[in-house]
Amino acid sequence: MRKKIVAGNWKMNKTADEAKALLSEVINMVKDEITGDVEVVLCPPALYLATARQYVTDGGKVALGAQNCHEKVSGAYTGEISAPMLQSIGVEYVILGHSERRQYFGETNAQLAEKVNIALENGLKPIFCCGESRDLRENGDYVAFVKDQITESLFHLSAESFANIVIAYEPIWAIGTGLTASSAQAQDMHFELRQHIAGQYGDAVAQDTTILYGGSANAQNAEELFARPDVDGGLIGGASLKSRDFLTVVKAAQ
Ligand code: 3PY
Repeated sequence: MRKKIVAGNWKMNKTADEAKALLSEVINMVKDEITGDVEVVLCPPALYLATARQYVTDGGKVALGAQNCHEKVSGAYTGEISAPMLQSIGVEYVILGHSERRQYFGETNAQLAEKVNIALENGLKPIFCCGESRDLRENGDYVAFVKDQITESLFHLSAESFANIVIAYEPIWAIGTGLTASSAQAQDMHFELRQHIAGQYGDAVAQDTTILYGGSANAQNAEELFARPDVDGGLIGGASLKSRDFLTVVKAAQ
């Protein structure tokens, strides 16, 4: 179901004590200050998810997400974490296909299709990331490129399964660069992606799909981004590491 979501992608940041402090600050602030209909998803490093579970109460506004999972359920994959493991400690979401994983760990659309399957089979909701490079934005058919990422990793799913997918459009040129897509650029792409989903699954499914914007979304620009009709919230990097900034972003979505 389409809903407002703000997810914090902590990436590889915070020691254990810092993580505990940030978790309790954010969870208390959400409890005290967020009255509207927005789901907050916290995605700390996997190492802290079990601890984070103790801070998150069932039925509250905060859910937990992992930053990745392996495409197999178990086995000899040293250092990896599986979807059933995440599910077994109460994780609800998993970020898949972040551009940093595609770039530094060589994740492909085909491999991501397998990760999506295993996540769904184990009750996790994928936050599926897509987005184009700066070179493609300036010189190529970047809309077709992003649509292809979605086609190749998601369009094998039934409409029923697709209903559990959250899309996060994250232009690579806006990640860690301080550049942000303008709200008009974000809206244009989100609209295109919704049309693309409608072409595969029909308009009702497309209108029900949550599409987040990511890529240097922060306390300053969130309100303008989230005001656009096809932007349903954000996947937040740097600004999710400071509780007050993150709360400002969450408030902008409610
Ligand atoms: C960013 O905000 O830069 C991100 O990569 C969020 O995932």
